[in-house]
Amino acid sequence: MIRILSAPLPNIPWQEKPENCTSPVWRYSENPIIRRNPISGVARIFNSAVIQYNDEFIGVFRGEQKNGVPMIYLGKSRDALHWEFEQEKINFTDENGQPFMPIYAYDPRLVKVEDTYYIIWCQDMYGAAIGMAKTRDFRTFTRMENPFLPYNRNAVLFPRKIDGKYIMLSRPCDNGHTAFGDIFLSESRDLEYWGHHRHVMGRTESWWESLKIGGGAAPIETTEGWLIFYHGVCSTCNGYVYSIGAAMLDINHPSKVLHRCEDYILTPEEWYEERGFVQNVCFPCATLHDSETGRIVLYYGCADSYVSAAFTTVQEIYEYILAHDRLSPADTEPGKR
Ligand code: BMA
Repeated sequence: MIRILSAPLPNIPWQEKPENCTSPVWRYSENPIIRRNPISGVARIFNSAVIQYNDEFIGVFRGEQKNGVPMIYLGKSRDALHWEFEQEKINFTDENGQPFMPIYAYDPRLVKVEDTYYIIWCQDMYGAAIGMAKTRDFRTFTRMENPFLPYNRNAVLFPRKIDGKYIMLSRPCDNGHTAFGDIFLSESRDLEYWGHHRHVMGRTESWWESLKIGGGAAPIETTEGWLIFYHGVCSTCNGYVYSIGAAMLDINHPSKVLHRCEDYILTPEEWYEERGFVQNVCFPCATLHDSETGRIVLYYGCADSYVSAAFTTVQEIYEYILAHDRLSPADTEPGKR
């Protein structure tokens, strides 16, 4: 038995696995949960992150404005499936409370460490780079120093410190539609100065993740290590295809991969994943999970047009990873050269 080691979440949304489902992850029957034109002036919401907040749920959403520029919007929900959005994008400020907006902001992640919520996203810093802000009340959002140099995307903070240090995954890249990329890890004592960079895992011989990979949802702490859901990309004659993979990282040294699923766990199959602004994209950014039941809800962007939810349990996904476990030397080495 594997167990999740975080607080219980009794109001987690849930649907039982359909009897004819052969996959370890099953889609919510009412997908997509966020459809086009969700806010005045916003054409599409996708690649977004949610979290429990008090007795309800809150989220940071990538909203593609009608001028095409992405920004981050706040949403609230009682059941984590039906969302209401603020009409104005999140108003980021600097440490003195003065307005400090990114030029653009996309693919936000939302992670609580101790008593603070952190939003991590991709923004311009003379090229694609990681932006970061913190909030305690979801009313004021204070920008922090950008953690890494350009070019970088898909930064994901761990939900607790390890050995006194914050841990962040990221994916160095280029300024375009990057045709390469592995997941790396960096450490910080103060969320400002980052170092001790390590390689975590790379592309593989599995064709679905042979071009590049990148961090997805914040890692889930379990009795068997950190469970991660990430995206893997392959290149076809009709463009990139984004699928979702799963792996387990060592609990104390998470640059070491313990188990890695050779097969994807979710790939574009439904109309809302195959067809949209960018076809064939399943892009995970968050989970909700309940330690009592082991239930996990995975939130993922679809075709750069929608948000969807899918379900699994920690036992089911762990057994699937073990049954399809395939590690390469680059996964198990300490990641320092
Ligand atoms: C990546 C990111 C994602 C997007 C994906 C597919 O490079 O920009 O936001 O979902 O491309 O377009």
